[in-house]
Amino acid sequence: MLDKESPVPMYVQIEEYLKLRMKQGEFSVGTAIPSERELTEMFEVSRMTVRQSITNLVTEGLLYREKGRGTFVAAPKVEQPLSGLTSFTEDMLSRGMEPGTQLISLKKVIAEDDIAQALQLMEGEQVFAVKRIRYADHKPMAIERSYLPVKIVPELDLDAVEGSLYSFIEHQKELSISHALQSMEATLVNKEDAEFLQISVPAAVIVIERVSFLTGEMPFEIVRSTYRADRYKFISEIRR
Ligand code: 16G
Repeated sequence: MLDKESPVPMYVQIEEYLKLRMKQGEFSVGTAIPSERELTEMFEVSRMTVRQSITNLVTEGLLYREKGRGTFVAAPKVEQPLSGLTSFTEDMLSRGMEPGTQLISLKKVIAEDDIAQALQLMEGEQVFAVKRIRYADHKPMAIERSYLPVKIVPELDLDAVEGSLYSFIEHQKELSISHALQSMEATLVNKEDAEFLQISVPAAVIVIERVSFLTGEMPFEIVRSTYRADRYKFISEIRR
């Protein structure tokens, strides 16, 4: 099955083979792929070669390992458009997934300099600092660290932060969310976030920082969202 004369390394050929079987639906989401031993025998290569192929596919997010159980086919990544100002809850519901939130902390604090500057606050003004893990179909997808000025949202109850913050702002507070500025960068996950996201280090994450405004140019949140890179793919349409 493998072309031993080919300049394409064996482990790459094995990856291609496994990808093809996944694409053709022979290995469907959640099913185990053959064991390392079976693949070693099937391809007549060393165990190290097989392990290299599997590790690469795990890193790409196509497969995942479970200790003592084997290697399984991962669900396709969530494709997140970068064009609209949507909430996590809206994003998940629009894909037919169940959004979930675990509140890690909710505090009223004096805004630090960089937060105050982004939110156009004076020195000493207060913000709500909210840390949440966001889930889709009970799987952790992202961690969000949000800061909201207390003068705009004077009370933030548990219902608001354990559900949709945007829905609370628009429907309970009757404020009008208008636009946002965001940046995106890749980084390696730190230990704390790896635990929240249930991934083992080293792993890549995508960090999006967003400052969102109400109609009238008033910033109402700054959020740092850390997404699992194996679960997310960001899509944008560009025109010439
Ligand atoms: C998204 C936003 C975040 C916002 C949250 C509200 C990005 C990068 N972040 O995750 O800024 O606070 O949605 O979601 O898209 P919620 O209404 O479900 O609480």
